[in-house]
Amino acid sequence: MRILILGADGYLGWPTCLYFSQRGHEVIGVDSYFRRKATAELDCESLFPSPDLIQRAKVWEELTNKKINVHIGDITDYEFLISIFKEFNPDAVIHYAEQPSAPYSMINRDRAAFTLQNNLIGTLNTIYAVKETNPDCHIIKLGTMGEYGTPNIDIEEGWLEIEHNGRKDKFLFPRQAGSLYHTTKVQDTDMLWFYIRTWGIRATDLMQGPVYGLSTDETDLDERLRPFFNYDEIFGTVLNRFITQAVAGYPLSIYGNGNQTRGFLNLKDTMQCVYLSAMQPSEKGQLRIFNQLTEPFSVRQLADKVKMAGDKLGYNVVVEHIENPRVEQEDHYYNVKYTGLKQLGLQPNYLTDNVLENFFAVVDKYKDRINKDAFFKGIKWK
Ligand code: USQ
Repeated sequence: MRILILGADGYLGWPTCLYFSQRGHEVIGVDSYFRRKATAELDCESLFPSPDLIQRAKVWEELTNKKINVHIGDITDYEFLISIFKEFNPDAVIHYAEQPSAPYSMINRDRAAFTLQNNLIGTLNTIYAVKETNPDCHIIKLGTMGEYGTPNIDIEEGWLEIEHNGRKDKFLFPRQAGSLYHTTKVQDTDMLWFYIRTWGIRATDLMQGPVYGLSTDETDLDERLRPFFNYDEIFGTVLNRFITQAVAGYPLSIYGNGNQTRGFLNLKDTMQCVYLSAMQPSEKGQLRIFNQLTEPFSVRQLADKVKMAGDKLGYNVVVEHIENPRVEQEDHYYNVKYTGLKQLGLQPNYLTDNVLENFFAVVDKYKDRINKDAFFKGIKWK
């Protein structure tokens, strides 16, 4: 297949390029370098030095003889994006090119406006480019479990049948996001659904939970192929932060009482989920939604796991509860359906002791590069 990956330089985008390329697909990767610029500006760069996308694609080609085509540019520039669609004519487009951080979107008005503009116009442009060049092209869009929030009912896989005054209909599951970033993802889903109803295009929206991990089989081939790994307050997801904090001898930062529960998954499973979705596309006129997670944990359970694994390895891990900078429910009901991706063939990589130990070992190799100032930036929701 011809696969266009938007956001190809990112934490998920780069390993996805390698995953598809390794399996014989033709890959074109596009990125604006937003993450590189933002992390440099905010003093929270990746744990590993990452060669730029062009250099990484060269390393990959030297090692495997497989070519990844790379274009640097911004998908909110429609002329740029449509020229790529016209030249490449993808069978599927994987859209990761969003500002992905909840805290970033809450820093101030300007960052909020950037998040809205980048995420919504990027998605709109992708939909238009598909419609104008090849309406059969399958849009695979990264959504987030955070679109649902933490309702006091079971979370279904995207849709909910409602009976009201004796009549029934099926709707997008009610959403109540917990940050401006998460809200843009809700808006993306609504926009996709509108254009699917109107133009009969096809899409899969993957409602993903927080991802952890720093390697896949492909990135392990060479250090220079590692994805970005952020552990800072802005771009680092919680488990990646906890492991790095433990290695640095910094207290694990549980926000509030730590009962807040999310559905987590290993980076390797993101690869599988996106790949399975591409190989088994949705129907024309269908908005297919999967909940993309493999195991729910509370933040406190994660901290306990990290402490246990870290102490065993001799790190003497300290756990701290700090005042929650976010506005979120800490004690809440959480029961999510996530069977769709398993039905497509997902084989989960669970968070075992062995996975945690390997995680510690890789982060420890880069211990001297950990910037402790990045752990706490003081961003508050209000
Ligand atoms: N948390 C802590 N301590 C920390 C960092 C986070 O207790 O040091 C807590 C947060 O309060 C939250 C939970 O851990 O309750 C998850 O936080 P996170 O920073 O790992 O994840 P989040 O901000 O929700 O965003 C991440 C990704 C985002 C993706 C989302 C999936 O950055 O792109 O959409 O995970 S989900 O959380 O399901 O919405």
